[in-house]
Amino acid sequence: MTEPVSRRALLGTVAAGAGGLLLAGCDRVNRSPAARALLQSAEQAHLASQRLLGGQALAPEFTRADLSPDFRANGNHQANGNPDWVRHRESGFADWRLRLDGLVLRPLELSLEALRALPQRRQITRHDCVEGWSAIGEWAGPQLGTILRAATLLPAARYLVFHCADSFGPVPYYESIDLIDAFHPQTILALAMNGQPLPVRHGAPARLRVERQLGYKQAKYVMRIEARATLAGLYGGKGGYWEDRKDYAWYAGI
Ligand SMILES: Nc1nc2c(c(=O)[nH]1)N[C@H]1C(S)=C(S)[C@@H](COP(=O)(O)O)O[C@H]1N2
Ligand SMILES: [Mo]
Repeated sequence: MTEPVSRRALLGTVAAGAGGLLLAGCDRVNRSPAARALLQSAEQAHLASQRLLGGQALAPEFTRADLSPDFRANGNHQANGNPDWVRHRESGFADWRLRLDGLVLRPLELSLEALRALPQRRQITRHDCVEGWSAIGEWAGPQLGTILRAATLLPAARYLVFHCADSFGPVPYYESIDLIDAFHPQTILALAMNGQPLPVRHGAPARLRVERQLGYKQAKYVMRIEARATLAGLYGGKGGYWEDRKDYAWYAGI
């Protein structure tokens, strides 16, 4: 882990504090105003329970027999408003580079070849969209943690922002996650789906899979990953396109 010691210690303290509270027993938890406040929203409950499990609880994984025959595409089906992305698609993404910058010691520009040369994690997971559909797909690509370790986060980094090539009208799609999800073993930059290079409609050439959260967090057409201290000051300030636009939860735990 390249997470600075101070941050790991801090996260540990937070988890231990919440743990003490929640492990006090369900009845007492329900009666305690502090606990009720903590559990008030589903967002906080998910965050608390996943963080209680050390932040590393795994989303369920499935087998090839479970793959959905028709995995729907949602949102943008290509980043057609973006001339850079169109040019890259036309040349098979040969000159495409993923940028990793912001609060890192060594900013990186990684080609698809470089990303494919890293150890790949393969996982068959269920995608849940808030619009009420789910699909099971197989994803493969390097763990985000591997890439972050290569760049080395600076101590002030607390969020990873995924800047996408597509937009809705003039407003670019973007998403963000915290460091616990960033270093979670199932958080990958997917380059392949169901054994094939990531199809255009599913976010070619690279998309985020952050498996314990809902569909809109799974940023497609990722062009740049930015390490930041805060989400304030970025677009609407809520950490994602739908969060800004429709007040969707930033932590979209399943
Ligand atoms: N860049 C980008 N990422 C995106 C979207 C989008 O429109 N643009 N839609 C989101 C939503 S709401 C869902 S459900 C999933 C859909 O992924 P899929 O097209 O692979 O099914 O991508 C998410 N990530
Ligand atoms: Mo979605």
